[in-house]
Formats: sequence, structure tokens, C-alpha cells
Amino acid sequence: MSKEAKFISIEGGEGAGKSTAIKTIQSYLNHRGIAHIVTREPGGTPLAEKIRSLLLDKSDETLLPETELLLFFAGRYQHVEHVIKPALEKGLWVISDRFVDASFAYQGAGRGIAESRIEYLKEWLIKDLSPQHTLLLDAPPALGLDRIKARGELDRIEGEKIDFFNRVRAYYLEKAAKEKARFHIIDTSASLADVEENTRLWLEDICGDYTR
Ligand code: Z5A
Repeated sequence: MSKEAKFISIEGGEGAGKSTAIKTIQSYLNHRGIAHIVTREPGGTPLAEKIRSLLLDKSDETLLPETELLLFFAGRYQHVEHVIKPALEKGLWVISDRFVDASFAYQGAGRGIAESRIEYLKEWLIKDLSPQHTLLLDAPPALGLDRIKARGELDRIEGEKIDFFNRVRAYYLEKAAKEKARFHIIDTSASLADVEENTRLWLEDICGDYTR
């Protein structure tokens, strides 16, 4: 990884405002002239985008939790090797809408898969690649779900029960409390203007007097 590069992940529950925050981040980085790419999981490469459809589209065949976990990691491995690592090598900043934390939150805390199994996949495939900064957008799941319901039909995972999303949220908050140096939490139950302002303040902090 080039010393100029930074790897940043954006996490949070459904409708917590990741896409909205990413627009603020992009416009801030463009304004500062910081070369970057924005990518996402599941997805980020043509093949991983096909895996995304398998994961999110509703189907008559039940997708088992273990299959789900393996599909997330299959897409992630493509994404890491073909997109994230090459971009970091070139000195670009990489902004990823979700990364490994999401597997611990959704497949671990949400579905109940043992953390040790997810840890095994992470150590095998992702090794020590980790975001330097993670922005956690936090809002009560009921609020996030209301926001995305207003947008249209829910996908396979969005259709889960509220308890599932409460476990996901609790995991993220616990993880952020344990890794304070990496995580920054923004309360996205606040107004759009406040969230935007807080996102800018966080960016100023992590970008500092960065120049290329
Ligand atoms: N998943 C997993 O299980 N395991 C994994 O390892 C990974 C992912 C990587 C797809 O992810 C699913 O995959 C996701 C986790 C799982 N589960 N589900 N369901 P995704 O990230 O693509 O999808 P998402 O979490 O459902 O994101 P989203 O629906 O795109 O929401 P968002 O990007 O966080 O929110 P938004 O689009 O910015 O905002 C939603 C709406 O609310 C929109 O109309 C905004 O204008 C509005 N909004 C946002 N902020 C505000 C505020 N502050 N006030 C008022 N209105 C607001």
C-alpha cells in the first residue's frame, strides 16, 4: 500500500445514510483534490456485482446463513484483489460502502454464525488489510427501515425482522467502542444538514493538512 493511500469504510444499518454520507465525502475529497475511488460491498467488480444480486434478490430457495457468508466473502475476495489493493498501491484513497465489519455484524450477530468462523475467513482471505478509518452511521433500525420503505420495495435482507437489525446495530456499537481509534460514529437520526456538517468535521480531522 502506497504511503499516500488511505482505506476508509462506511458502515451502518439499513437506511442509516451511507449513500448520502458518501456523496458528502466524494464532494469533500474532490474539493481537496484527493484522488480516490468509491466502491461497495457486496459488489465492486462485475463478478462481485453478480454475487450481490444472488445475495439481495428474493428467491424461492432459502439462502442458508453459511452460503450467505461464503458468498459475501467470495465477492469480497474479488473486490479486494481486483479493486481495493490495486487502488491503494497506486496511492488512491479507497472509500468502501461496507467491508469485513458487515460480515461480523450481519452474518455473525444477525444470523448467529460463530465469530471464529468469520475470523477464519478474514485471516485466510483478507489478512491484515483493514480500513484505517471506519465511519459508523448510526440510527435506530426502525427509523432507517422507514426511510428505505419510502424509497420502494425491500430486498431479501431488508425484509428481516427488527430483532435482527437490533442485533446488527448492537454489534456495530460494541465494536466501535472497542476500536475507538478506527471508528467514528455519527448519529444519523439528526437532520440531513447536521449529518453533513458532522461528516465534514470528521473528514477535516482525518484529512488534516494532507497535500499531494
Ligand atoms: N451485508 C451483509 O449482510 N454482510 C456483508 O458482509 C455485507 C453486506 C458487505 C446490502 O448492503 C446488504 O448487504 C445490507 C447489509 C448486507 N443489508 N441489507 N438489507 P447495502 O449497503 O447496499 O444496503 P443498505 O444497507 O440496505 O443501504 P441503503 O439501503 O442503500 O441505505 P443507506 O445508503 O445507508 O441510506 P441512504 O440511501 O443514504 O438513505 C436512505 C434514505 O434516507 C434516502 O432517501 C435518504 O435521503 C434518507 N436519509 C438519509 N439520511 C437522512 C437524514 N439524516 N434525515 C432524513 N432522511 C435521510
